[in-house]
Amino acid sequence: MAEQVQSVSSNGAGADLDAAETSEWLEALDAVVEHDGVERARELLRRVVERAQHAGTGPIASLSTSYVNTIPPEREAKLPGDPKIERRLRSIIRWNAMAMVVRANKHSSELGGHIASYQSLATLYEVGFNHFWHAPSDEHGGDLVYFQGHSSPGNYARAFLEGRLTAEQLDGFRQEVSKPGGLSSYPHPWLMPEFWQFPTVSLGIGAITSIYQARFMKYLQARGLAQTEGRKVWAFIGDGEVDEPETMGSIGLAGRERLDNLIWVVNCNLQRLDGPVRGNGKIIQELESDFRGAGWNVIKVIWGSRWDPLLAQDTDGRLLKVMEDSLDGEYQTYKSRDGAYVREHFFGKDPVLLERVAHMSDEEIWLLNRGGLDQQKVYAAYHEAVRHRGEPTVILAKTIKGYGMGASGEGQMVTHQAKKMTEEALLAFRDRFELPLSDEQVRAAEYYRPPDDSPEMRYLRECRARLGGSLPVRRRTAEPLPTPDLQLFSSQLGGTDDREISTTMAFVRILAALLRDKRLGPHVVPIVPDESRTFGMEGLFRQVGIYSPVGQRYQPQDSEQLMFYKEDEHGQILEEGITEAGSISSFIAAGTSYSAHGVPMIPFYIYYSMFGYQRVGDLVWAAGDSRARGFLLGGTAGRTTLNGEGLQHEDGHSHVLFSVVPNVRAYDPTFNYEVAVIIREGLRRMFTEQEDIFYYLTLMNENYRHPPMPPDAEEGILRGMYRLREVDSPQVHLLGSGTILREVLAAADLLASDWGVAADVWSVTSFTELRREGIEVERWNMLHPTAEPRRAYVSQLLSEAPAVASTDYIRTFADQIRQWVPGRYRVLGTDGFGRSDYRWALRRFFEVDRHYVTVAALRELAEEGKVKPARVKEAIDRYEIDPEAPMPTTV
Ligand SMILES: Cc1ncc(C[n+]2csc(CCOP(=O)(O)OP(=O)(O)O)c2C)c(N)n1
Ligand SMILES: [Mg+2]
Repeated sequence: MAEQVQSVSSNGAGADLDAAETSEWLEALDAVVEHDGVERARELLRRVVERAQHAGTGPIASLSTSYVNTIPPEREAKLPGDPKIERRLRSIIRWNAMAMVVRANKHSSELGGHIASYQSLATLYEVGFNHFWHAPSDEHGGDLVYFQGHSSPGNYARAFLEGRLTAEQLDGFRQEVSKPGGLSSYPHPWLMPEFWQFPTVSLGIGAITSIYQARFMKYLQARGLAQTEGRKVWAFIGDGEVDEPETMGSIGLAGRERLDNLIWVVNCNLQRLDGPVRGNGKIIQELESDFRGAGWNVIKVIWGSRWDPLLAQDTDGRLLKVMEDSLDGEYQTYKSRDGAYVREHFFGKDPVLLERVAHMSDEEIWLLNRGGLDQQKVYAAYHEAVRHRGEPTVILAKTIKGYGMGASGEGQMVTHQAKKMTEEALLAFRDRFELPLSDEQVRAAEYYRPPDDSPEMRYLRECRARLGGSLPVRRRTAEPLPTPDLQLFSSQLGGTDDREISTTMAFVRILAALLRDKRLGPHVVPIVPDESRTFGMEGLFRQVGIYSPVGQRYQPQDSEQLMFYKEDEHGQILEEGITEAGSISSFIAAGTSYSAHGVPMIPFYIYYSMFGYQRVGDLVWAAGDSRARGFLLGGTAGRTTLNGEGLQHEDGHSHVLFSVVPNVRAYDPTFNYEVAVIIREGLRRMFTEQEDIFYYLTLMNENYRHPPMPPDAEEGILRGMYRLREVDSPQVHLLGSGTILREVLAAADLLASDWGVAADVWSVTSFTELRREGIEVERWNMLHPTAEPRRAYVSQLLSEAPAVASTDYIRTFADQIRQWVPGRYRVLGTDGFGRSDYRWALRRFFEVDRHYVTVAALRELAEEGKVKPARVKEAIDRYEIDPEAPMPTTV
């Protein structure tokens, strides 16, 4: 085995053709390094590689370096303070973090929790807490740390030592309902709004949102809205988590925009849930080239200090070669065994190495530590990362999953889900980390907190005092913004006469008016994923500029035109390019700016509605958890309104998807004044009253005339429904939303002219809001059986006459209000895959047009015996409807 290994060059390129020539080149290089230093060597190599590439060699230099620490021992910044006390503190926190999970699962494993991940992370967190992470204070705006979601016990255990949480609260881990002050499973600002800042546990979400947070901080600084310089964004990411497209998908943006306020720490414990991350390869090497290729500063922290002497002796590269040849699957196994195993299976790969470690005991070999678990190595990496300029930094730290758990988990395949520890493992944990606990206390998994005046506690307090206080900590409000007068949008209120416009155009004008407003304008953040022209927003490019950290270094092709493509260092628009995930991450950064930066920002993120929720639903959920405030605008919405784009584009369900997010207020307006009223109310509730909600509005691209706003319509628009057309004693109520409301209006005309039926018409701006209110009323009535029952808003508005609703969404959307409609209720909708044709053809195909609404209304009347069935048949014939046509969902 060893011989075979030696004949292969260390980069795996194959046998050497001319060994003498190779050593000549290498000796020449050694001489340059020795006499002129590494900088000169680097320059020479750069020139040589350049020349070779001109000669046609193709790419040569690998983006990854040897499998050793990036920072050599002689360049390491030394850990200040008291390393021994830090180790003791860390050991205590490790213990408490483990104990809270063990205690929560003592009676049953129903509650769950994770031990192994935090045990691999503890050093990486604690060095940050003791030396680097600033809390917000008068001197510092505060660093923003995205903690790894399922390592939350580590955060709670530290907060316990700091006196922020009580033992009772730790015992309430994952019991937020039954125990007052109970702790949420993972970081959830919704559940612990003064503690957690960033939801991270849906893997990949912390990663992408941290990038856009760092970017947004540069944007705030460039626009002069906040002083964010000197503040850092830190994100902790699992090595398994890097497989999520959200994790790696935007690292190019961070490199391109030189986000040197961003530091990622990838905890390379080599395992995910089921098994090794890259059993047959090396995750650290793979990530190094990915990140370096994307323009990041990469710091590898692989080996702990105890390896330093062995590496210093390794002048022939034999140790390095074995290190490089060993696979992650093997490294995991080594740490699940013992020193003798490591001697035999790692050092034993090369007999010369076996000799070299012959003087070491198995115990000493076992203690050879990994970089990410060595506070000195971690300190040196962080020290360099915070000083690095011009690039984001990623620290690739090698650790051990389940470190310290011994037979109950260390390096074991099943460690991720371990929530219990055997008694022996608990005792061994106590011994290994030298905790002053009796056997009894260990068996009971008692929490431990040293006396307040102990050196440990004093040290802990001093470190945090120096850094401004405790972390994480979340601010709930900021200075409120004034609510604009509705008249700011006066151009949308008085009707358009003969002019035909779309609600998208109405929105763009509303946005333009807001941007011009002196007080609110600077707070507005337009966000677009490469669809500005689709929505007719390109005028804004010139007006407020597209944010670019480097301005515009080229002359744009359309520079001669009035509204040219303008990139600007102080630009206001976030033109994200084609990334819905990135755009919503910007929405979250802007929408939580009131909390993270104390500066309320008003994001308007407009996108193709089909690609919005559908692509990034998990991030929308995270926006809700984050208590983000702002407006999401689903443009070109409606299954028959975006008519030529077909199956993948036509949205008939985004409203149903948004109805599941508890703090979203979703509307499907038809007319420009409805859009204006809803946006103004959103501004009031979110930015003046500071409610933690956000808005979803669908906007359409169909042009039509808009009537003036009816008097007294505002309340109904906001509550979800108002009467648009009144008739004396309506025999039928017709309900509609979005563009299909216009078909409903036409149906009312047909019912009157062709069938002598009187129908009033209701604009339902939000079936979802109506349902929300109905549910609340119903619940109140159930719980107050002896009180006078309340009536849902829908029940108050409609009589017992039958009602018919038609929308451009699947039936589930309008069906939401069924139980509060006093009479019969028939719902039409666009269930099925979309397809392309003229709007009228699609509306007929999906059976939501004026003729179908008319037939549906007649049918309801027939059910009540008020119209003869033959009249319904007559209508079907008159409107040339084929009663045998298949359901649109099946074709
Ligand atoms: C999107 C998503 N998918 C799956 C999970 C379930 N899950 C939680 S942790 C985990 C393994 C994580 O491995 P890694 O990222 O390496 O973190 P480690 O615990 O090893 O530090 C999985 C699959 C999740 N939380 N989110
Ligand atoms: Mg892992």
